Amino acid sequence: MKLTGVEIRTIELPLVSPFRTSFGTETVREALLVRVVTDEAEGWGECGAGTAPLYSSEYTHASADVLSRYLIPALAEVTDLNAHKVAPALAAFKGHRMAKAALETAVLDADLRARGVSFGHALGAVRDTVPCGVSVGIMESIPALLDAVAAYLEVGYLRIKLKIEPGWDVEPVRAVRERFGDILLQVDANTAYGRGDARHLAGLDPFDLLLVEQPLPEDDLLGHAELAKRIATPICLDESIVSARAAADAIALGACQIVNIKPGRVGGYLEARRIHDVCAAHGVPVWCGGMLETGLGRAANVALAALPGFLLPGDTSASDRYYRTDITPPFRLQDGHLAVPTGPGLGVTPIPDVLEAVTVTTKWVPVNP
Ligand code: OSB
Ligand code: MG
Repeated sequence: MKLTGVEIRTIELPLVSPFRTSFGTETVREALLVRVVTDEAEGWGECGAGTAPLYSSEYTHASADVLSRYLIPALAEVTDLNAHKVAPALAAFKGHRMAKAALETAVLDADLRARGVSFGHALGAVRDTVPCGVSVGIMESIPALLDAVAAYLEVGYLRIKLKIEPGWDVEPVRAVRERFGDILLQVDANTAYGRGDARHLAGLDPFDLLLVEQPLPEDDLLGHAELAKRIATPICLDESIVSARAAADAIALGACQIVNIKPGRVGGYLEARRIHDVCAAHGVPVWCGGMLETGLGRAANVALAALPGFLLPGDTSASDRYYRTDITPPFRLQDGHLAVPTGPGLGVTPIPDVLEAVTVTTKWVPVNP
């Protein structure tokens, strides 16, 4: 393929309800979409970065800047472009994995659309549908939390994840366990605890959680390894796993027993698949995380979640858990599952009118011949 240019688009989509985590409250998803135009086909990619650098160091304006200033010009130098050439072409630029992932995803989508191959088929999917969980934000009260969880279970979600932080951990977990019994339940701390909190986190042990996600800071693998010896709940890493090598290191150190794979966080779907392979080789289960994606990002995540090592339900929720109107035809939950798209590439494209209505800015970065 030959690259013609790349469009960088910022959109703002209101969330159906505010989503509170230990690092802040989101009411609107500000997201960056990348559209690559080549001589053979167009392709789309969604950037996972949020409005502010609170989950990781990346944020939408920085991603847009590094894409137009450095990443797209570097990609313009590549001849016979395909997705496997993207990461090597961008490797000199440190970090910015979510921006790199968006660009690689768009190139992969264009490549697959040109060849009539679906994302799932290209990545190695072995299932037509994937089991879905839902991530439940920190609420103002336990009754409000119980109502939210009841509604999600009612529509069929197969696993509940509670966001926790100091002051909102053991009690909400106890309340959900007591009210709903033997459901699949896990928690996510988004780095809100410290090395001194092992005894406190052991307070979660009686509740038979599937896992506790990222209790300690991103760069504290050793702290997680120490914590793993002192609590019974399995540790799952999210923020810490930025590459296949980081996954291999975390496993070797005993820092985690389970891995959350988010393609944006690790630089794209090709690296995400390598992490899946590393974890499978070590018998470590993985599941697909989420960054409040629109239908574009969700399509690719659902395809990834259909790989054989994805042994736990993912944060791949239906469109209506996030948005009143998604930018693609909505993903709908059926018996707690989402269908893996089968069309070429991502299998979905944005609905033009909806996309225009939520667009804040577009920038066309031409690639000179
Ligand atoms: O840590 O998994 C996380 C959302 C934004 C940033 C980080 C996280 C999350 C979620 C929601 O938990 C997952 C989703 O449903 O997209
Ligand atoms: Mg997480």
